[in-house]
Amino acid sequence: MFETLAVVGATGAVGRIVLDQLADRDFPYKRIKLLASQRSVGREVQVKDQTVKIELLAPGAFQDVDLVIASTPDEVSADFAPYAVKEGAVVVDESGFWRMDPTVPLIIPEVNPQAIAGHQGILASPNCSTTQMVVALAPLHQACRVKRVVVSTYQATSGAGLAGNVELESSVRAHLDGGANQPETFQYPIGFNLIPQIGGEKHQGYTSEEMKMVYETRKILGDEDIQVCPTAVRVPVMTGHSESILVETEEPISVEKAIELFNAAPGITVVDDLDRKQYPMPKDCVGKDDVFVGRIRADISGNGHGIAFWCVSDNLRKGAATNAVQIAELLQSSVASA
Ligand code: 11C
Repeated sequence: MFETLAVVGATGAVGRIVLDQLADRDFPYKRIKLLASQRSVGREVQVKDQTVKIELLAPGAFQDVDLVIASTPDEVSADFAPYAVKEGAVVVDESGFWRMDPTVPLIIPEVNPQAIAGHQGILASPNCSTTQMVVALAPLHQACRVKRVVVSTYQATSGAGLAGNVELESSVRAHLDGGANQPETFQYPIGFNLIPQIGGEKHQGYTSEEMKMVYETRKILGDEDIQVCPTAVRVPVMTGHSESILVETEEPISVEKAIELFNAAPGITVVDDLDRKQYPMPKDCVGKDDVFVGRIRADISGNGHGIAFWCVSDNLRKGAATNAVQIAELLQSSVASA
């Protein structure tokens, strides 16, 4: 068992859910430490039946820690993860900083649990929009080999943290009151609007968020030939990312086959009955850990090698906190069986 657990970033949008998930899933530990920047030091946080004071994230803080779950900005993770590992801890990191490092496994436990073997102290959890897409692609890839994916995302404001949700609320209110508020978190007012930019320009007109979906998908599925063409869009929804996905496969694939594969895959719930108006929507997926798929149909522009579908997941849970806690559970079981 990992005796001492540290949660870094426990007061953020994802960190709070990490603490809930550790409790709900009964993750075993003897002692828990909460670490954050100077601003939060001394704040008290309720963890199960204990009140825990936040301590400073600084060299030396991991001397007595076995396992870390961290949700911090990239630059914070870049700074602390190396000294945490030097001090003897294993780090499950939710930031984007380490994901594409060849020495760092990038894990979705339902998809590539084997990749934890031989880790060197840091394990990364993917970007939320990548995670839900790859959970859905994995069974199709295994059976029919995915060659190409065209995906458009409809990403919730909580992807930008608590500040994103605050800004959605103030932007909606300002719009209804006939005024305008100055956006700070997003590039433009998000109330009654869509913003087709998440992240900065990264590669040939694609944003950093979009290129994460390209690079991380290949790494997790272990196939550098998969072609992904993403468009990432911020929408005025607080929680739950949605994606419209078109997949082209090497082997022919029917709708029936795709539904059978989705139904048999771990972590996927199929909600698909257009006649009865049944399909996944963010409002129904909030607070759930699965990836939901629906609107599953043949690619009518193709030649029997394509499937189109709609995919929704709670970006703060499977997209972040739940996946990280599941990685910690994988580590836990590999330690227990060693
Ligand atoms: C968003 N996907 O919705 C981003 C948030 O690399 O973990 C997560 C960024 C990351 O804005």
